[in-house]
Amino acid sequence: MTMMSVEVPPEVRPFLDDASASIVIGATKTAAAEGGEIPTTDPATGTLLANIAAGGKADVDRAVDAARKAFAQWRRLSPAARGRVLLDVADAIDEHAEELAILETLDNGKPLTESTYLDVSLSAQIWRYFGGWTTKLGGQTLPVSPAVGEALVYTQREPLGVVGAIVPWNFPLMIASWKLAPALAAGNTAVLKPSEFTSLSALRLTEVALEAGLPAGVLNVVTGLGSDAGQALIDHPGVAKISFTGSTETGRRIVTASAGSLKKLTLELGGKSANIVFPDADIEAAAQGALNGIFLNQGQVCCAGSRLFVHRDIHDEVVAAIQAEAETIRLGHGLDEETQMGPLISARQLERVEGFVGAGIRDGAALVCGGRQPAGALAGGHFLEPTVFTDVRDEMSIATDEIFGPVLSVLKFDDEHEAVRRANASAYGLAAGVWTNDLKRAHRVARELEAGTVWVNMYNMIDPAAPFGGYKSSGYGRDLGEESLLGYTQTKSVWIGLD
Ligand code: TXE
Repeated sequence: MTMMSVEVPPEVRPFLDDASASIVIGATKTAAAEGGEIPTTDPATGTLLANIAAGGKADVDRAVDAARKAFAQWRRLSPAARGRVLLDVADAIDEHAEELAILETLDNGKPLTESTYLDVSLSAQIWRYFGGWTTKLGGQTLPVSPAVGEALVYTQREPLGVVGAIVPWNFPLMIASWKLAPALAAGNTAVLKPSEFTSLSALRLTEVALEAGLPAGVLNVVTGLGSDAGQALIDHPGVAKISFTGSTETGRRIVTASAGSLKKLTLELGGKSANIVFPDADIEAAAQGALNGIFLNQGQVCCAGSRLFVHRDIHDEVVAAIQAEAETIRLGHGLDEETQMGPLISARQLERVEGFVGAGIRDGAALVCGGRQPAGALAGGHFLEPTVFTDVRDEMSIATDEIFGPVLSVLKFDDEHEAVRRANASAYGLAAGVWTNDLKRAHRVARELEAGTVWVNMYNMIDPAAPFGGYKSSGYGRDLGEESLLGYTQTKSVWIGLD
């Protein structure tokens, strides 16, 4: 068996060699207080990329302390000056785009085109979008009617304090950006806890941001395990808000931990999003949308269109189009230009996804393609072939559980009402897709779907201006858009007696 070997590009080598000092407190990079390290590997080859610091409570204490000190000045900076810093960070991300994209691909496995045109490009846009908001975050004057005398009442939006951002491994740079940029724009300071699987791009972002003029202490990073660094952050009394994206299980733990201190929370958790193809849709576009909806980022996308509902009349045609394309998707190392799909993040994740594939087969679903690990040169990585199941019933685990891998479950339906009812019969409600050329149906179904985002004749679209988050067990609060910015503020009503 020939194993794949990939040269680490020279532009990221110095950073990787230095990664063990990966805790950033103020403007200083340091090792973990207790000295531990965690290996971070290339998921396509299993090769060690770097050892990152295994931060713990002492490191979180120092980071929160630095963030609290920086908060006093950062919140008082004029909105224009604060905005300028964020715009400079956005420009710096663009200037370092190539390097950041390589790091993201090495660490996460996704194809370089995805890291470049999605993760890094969108991260810069997010910092720029929120940089523009600092000068627009105003309050209101309110028409009050006091029982006695007269009063002028106005509101102002104030920052919360120190925000703890805990992010996952599927879009490390982008999700860090969509939590940090609005938090900082509103005048908060932050402690970031990246995933132990993918800390590299967030660390490089922090260095780049400091070089671009972000004042020391405004953004601190503590790498480490969720159970150590993450838990210390959610337990810390000096943290005003936790903004989290990750598993539902960890989300629940955060809710419990916040009960004592009543920390504010934004939680973006799992999903099992329905993508519905009506018989009046453009079939080719719908098949493409279904493929993009499930195979982007190897299916490790919280809003992945993992339940594909297809009308009975067009079912076979849609499945044939999806199968034909899925079987040609080229798996490989993300730095290889020919690669269309990379590996899963870890052996554990691959095992979990394979467990679902096995359950689907045992439950009687029909495996149309994929379901296996590729042999040959790819055997050293956590690869899984693009997988499609048909004849899926609503109660099967491949139709109810978040798989977080390249596994599509196709379900047949007969009418619109039934499709909506079954799409909504999920504990989750993160996103949904609708494919139709009937204008009335598009709006009607979009209105009825219980999901934080509905895409019509498109899928997996994200924009800094559009709020993103879940209904039901997919969480609460929103990332992105004005709404996320407001989530990093608290409102003060000021009463001025005029008599
Ligand atoms: O998630 P975790 P995992 C889902 C997906 C995946 C499953 C498990 O189905 O298969 O979750 O992934 C930090 N206190 N999603 O185990 O653990 C952790 O270090 C504080 C969906 O990797 O939730 C990381 O930084 N923090 C999802 C972050 O939480 C803790 C994205 C997310 O990891 C912690 C990722 C603790 N006690 C996984 N324990 C999505 N919706 O996008 C862990 N963490």
